[in-house]
Amino acid sequence: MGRAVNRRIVDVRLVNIRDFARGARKTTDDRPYGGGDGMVMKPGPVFRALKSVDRVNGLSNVVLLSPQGTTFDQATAWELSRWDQLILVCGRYEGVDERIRLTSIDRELSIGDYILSGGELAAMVVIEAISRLRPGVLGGERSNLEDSFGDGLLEYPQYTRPKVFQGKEVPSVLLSGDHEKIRLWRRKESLKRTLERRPDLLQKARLSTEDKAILGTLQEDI
Ligand code: 4HQ
Repeated sequence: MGRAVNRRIVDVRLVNIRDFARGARKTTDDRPYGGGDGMVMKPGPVFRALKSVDRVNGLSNVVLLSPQGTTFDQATAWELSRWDQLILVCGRYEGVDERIRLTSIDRELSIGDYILSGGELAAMVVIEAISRLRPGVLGGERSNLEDSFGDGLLEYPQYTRPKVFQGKEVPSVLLSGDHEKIRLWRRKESLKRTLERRPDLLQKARLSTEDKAILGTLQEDI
């Protein structure tokens, strides 16, 4: 993300909701109507904070980070990477007043089924996942398609020097110089890992005829 910011690929700005709170206390939270534990973010400060942001006409999207959102995944990252401006709303406490959702939010995203103290780390996860998809942000010339999840499969095992480490050898095929054999081995390992660890991903994965044939042999082995 730092590289992306330095190279002007993305611009990250922080708006502190508390700066839009009123009164001597500058309170951003209040007790929930109907009673119950915890506090709720007052709608006024959030609304005014949002109003203060200069909008990029028609190419701006307001996202609320919350455990009630749809799960953020690589497809969502690609989708969001096409907007010119994202306004990520991070709540604290038990969440924001429902009327913020109703008046000001385009979509609600969760980074996973666990509870954070605030949406800020979730927003940073979203920013990092999206930044690296903007053209020109990768270190090398490696395309994002080659990447993990580019085709919806888990990555094959990676090895570098030395040839033997803690008694474990690098698979001989990787030293063979036979590029077609290496490609096939890697594809099989990707499919094997996905089948073993994340069979749910195979549904959405982009599989070729060759992939389906390899999967067939893997399922025979079980
Ligand atoms: N939050 N994915 C904000 C999360 C969360 C998540 C907890 C967000 C509390 C107020 N956000 N509230 N998981 O746990 O995005």
